Amino acid sequence: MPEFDIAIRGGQVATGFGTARCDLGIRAGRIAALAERIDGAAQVIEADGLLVLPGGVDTHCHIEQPEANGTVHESDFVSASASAFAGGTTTGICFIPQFKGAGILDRFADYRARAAKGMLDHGFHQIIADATEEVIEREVPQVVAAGIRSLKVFLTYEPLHLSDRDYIRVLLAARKHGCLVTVHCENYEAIDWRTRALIDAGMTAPKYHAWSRPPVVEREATHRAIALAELVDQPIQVFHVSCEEAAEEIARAQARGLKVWGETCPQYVTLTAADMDRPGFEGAKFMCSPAPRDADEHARIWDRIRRGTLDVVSSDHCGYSFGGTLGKAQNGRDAPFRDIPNGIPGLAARLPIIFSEGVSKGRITLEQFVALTSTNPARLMGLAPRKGTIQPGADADLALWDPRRKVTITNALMQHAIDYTPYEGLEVTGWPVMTIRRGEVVMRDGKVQAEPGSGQYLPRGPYDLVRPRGVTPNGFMPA
Ligand code: DUC
Ligand code: ZN
Ligand code: ZN
Repeated sequence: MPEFDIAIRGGQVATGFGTARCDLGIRAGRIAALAERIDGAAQVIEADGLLVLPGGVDTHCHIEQPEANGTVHESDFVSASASAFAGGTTTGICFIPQFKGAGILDRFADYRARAAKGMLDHGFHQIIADATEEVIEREVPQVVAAGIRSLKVFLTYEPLHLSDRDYIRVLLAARKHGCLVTVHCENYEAIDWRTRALIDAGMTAPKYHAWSRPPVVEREATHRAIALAELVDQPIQVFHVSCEEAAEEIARAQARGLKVWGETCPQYVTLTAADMDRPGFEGAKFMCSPAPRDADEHARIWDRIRRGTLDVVSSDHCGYSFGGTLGKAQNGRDAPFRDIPNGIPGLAARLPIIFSEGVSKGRITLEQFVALTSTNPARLMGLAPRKGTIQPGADADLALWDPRRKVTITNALMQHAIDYTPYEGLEVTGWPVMTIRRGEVVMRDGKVQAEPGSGQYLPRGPYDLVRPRGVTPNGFMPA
């Protein structure tokens, strides 16, 4: 009987810590050995000229997410898993919703069942949109016991946004139960005021989405989110940082030793507000929040990535189609920007864009790329070392990557059930040729093959990174 199920031979194996030309042995779905030469495998995969990377870990994706109005996002777990595999990603963390006036436990069961139908290994963030005593005291402990270690809050969006008081309640619950808090940082009142004023003035086209939420509203909410987290001594991750003003707030907090991390997304280094000014309804294809900025801001985001202020790149994948009844046009093609759903699809495009714009263009090293897209998100979410790295004992989740392959992104290549990609026509250098999930080849040369229902739930337990620092003003911490 061969010692290994699979040997991957002759590739350049890259982790967040370094690279080595070596063979890799897989047994029972896990990395079993790294060595100069591995023989004795049932199957050999030749990787000459390829990079062997840990499978991508996308810790911010909205998949098959129920909405308050009773609809469900168009990209379901099967199509989203296929899209993730097409782009070299093997693990996703998605969002269990909560709606005002309701609890979280029913949603947990429902959403877990949805996710179980897909092929992606997955964990969940729990959204808290109504921080009632019942939810905080009785239900949060139950979802934590079921493997959730991150609570997500919104400081904007109707009907999701929390008051400062409720945000503090969530921070305290997270502190008590050993969770990370992830925060959408934009100021609800400021955006609401500007949105009404723009619409009253007849400025309703998609491009005014960016006008309704300029960097200052992101900076203000980022500052407040960090300040209140400092008050409570609770670690947070600021989601989808789009601009230097917000990144500066994070850098200042990090310099003071706070446990504050920053995430950004491919859209904030590729798309611009001008994309939302395309003719007719086209601009809706690029509408997400925070809004895309401009090329100067892209350069500043890259700078913050290089300096480590932003250490995770997620997709913020959101499955709204362009023309479908549940998509961007759900309220008609003349709808004011306020009534066009926010969010863009990006599961498959994430790794190729960041590799191409980052590594191929010399902005970041290969090790930084792996850290940003796999190792750091896995660590921050308590999935390491099972996910996000290549080492003995880790799951054999791999992306075999051709660093020289030039590809023009098309919607067909995204392999999602969405009728467009905001990255149509973008030329990238570097592309995944094979994706392996727990030792199973799930994508080869663009062909995805995986059994629906084969994705595993990844319950998360306590982990050190989110332990509070033990520093509070005056040393006083109310019970
Ligand atoms: N912004 C979010 O906060 N969530 C989903 C999509 C988006 O653009
Ligand atoms: Zn968000
Ligand atoms: Zn999001």
